Amino acid sequence: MSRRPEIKCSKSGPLAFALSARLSALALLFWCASATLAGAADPQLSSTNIFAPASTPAKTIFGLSVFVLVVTGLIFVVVVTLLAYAVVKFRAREADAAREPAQVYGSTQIELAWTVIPVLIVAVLFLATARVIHAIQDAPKPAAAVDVTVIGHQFWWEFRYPKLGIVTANEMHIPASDPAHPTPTFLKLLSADTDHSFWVPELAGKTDLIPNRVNEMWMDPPRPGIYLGQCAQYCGTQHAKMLLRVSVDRPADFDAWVHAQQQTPVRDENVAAGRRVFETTACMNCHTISGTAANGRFGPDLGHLMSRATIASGAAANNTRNLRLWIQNPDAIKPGSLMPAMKLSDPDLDALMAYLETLR
Ligand code: HEC
Ligand SMILES: [Cu+2]
Repeated sequence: MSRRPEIKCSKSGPLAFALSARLSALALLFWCASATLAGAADPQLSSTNIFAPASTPAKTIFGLSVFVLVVTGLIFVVVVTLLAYAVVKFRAREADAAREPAQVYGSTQIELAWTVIPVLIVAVLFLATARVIHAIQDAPKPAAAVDVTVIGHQFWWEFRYPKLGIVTANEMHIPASDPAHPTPTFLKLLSADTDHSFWVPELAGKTDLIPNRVNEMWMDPPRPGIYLGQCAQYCGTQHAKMLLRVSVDRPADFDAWVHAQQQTPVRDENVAAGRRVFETTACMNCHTISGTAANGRFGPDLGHLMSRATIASGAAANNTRNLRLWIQNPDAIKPGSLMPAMKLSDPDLDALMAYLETLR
């Protein structure tokens, strides 16, 4: 039986189209990858740059991804070269019109090669990955490590420091870790409602927060600064505004922050009216302020609200205007947020604002 018709068909129509579509998709992918890599050269470009790791787990994962990218890039080049060679070399020619192409019925050598080589490649990638997983997941925890329990809520982050007696929200402070005397931070990740994912690309890999389960991760950034991240698992309407800020502090600054957070807010009698508003409306059912009757846990702890640069999980800067707007109508800043609009009268709101601004 002649194979001519099949070969003819492969030259035209849908197959050729599919091939060219696939090649342009690959070209686009390569363009994106090279644009991203070019961006990586400039660390100022983005503070969530996955190509600028700044802590051991992130560096280890980055090393593995470059290795995988190089291996798969080489495979890509080899396959495309062989493909181009075959397309050109074995194209249909006028002179061949009357002849059948050479009939090849299998080759043990080729079959062995394309079975054994991929198996070896997969084995190498598997071992490299397993090594990185082991290095990160089974890392020993030094006695000087800082413990933080992270609880994901729709749509904000709770940070509890069990050994230090601190509870805060959305902006996590950790000490910079000197490689000579490491003080890494170990996180326990929990969820109060649905699945979330803790991702600060420069510091560590992405780890999910799952109800009824405890996940763990750690980080040891040596360089102080603000590192940004984001909830990386769709968790509801305001998932996109569930941002993360990690402040890596010089050890002395971290100690000062810890000391300040451990203080009970001063009871300022000038703002007693505002405190009364807080303690007699629903605020106290959802928020905690130590030294008052408010011990709700549905929303962020407000005991040191003014020590934070942002409110509503990084959705807005923490200033008088935004805070007022937030309390009157949280949806104006974060549509779908789980804090109700409190609809206070202007005098009550003024008094409440004066009180909140004393919570340093
Ligand atoms: C039904 C529970 C509930 C009530 C009542 C409530 N809140 Fe909230 N509040 C929340 C939740 C939940 C958030 C977090 C929203 C988010 O970021 O998505 C929040 C966030 C806040 C924030 C921002 C904190 C931060 O660091 O991001 C402030 C300030 C605040 N509430 C003040 C108040 C005040 C003042 C009242 C009373 C007038 C009040 N809340 C009443 C649930 C509540
Ligand atoms: Cu989330």
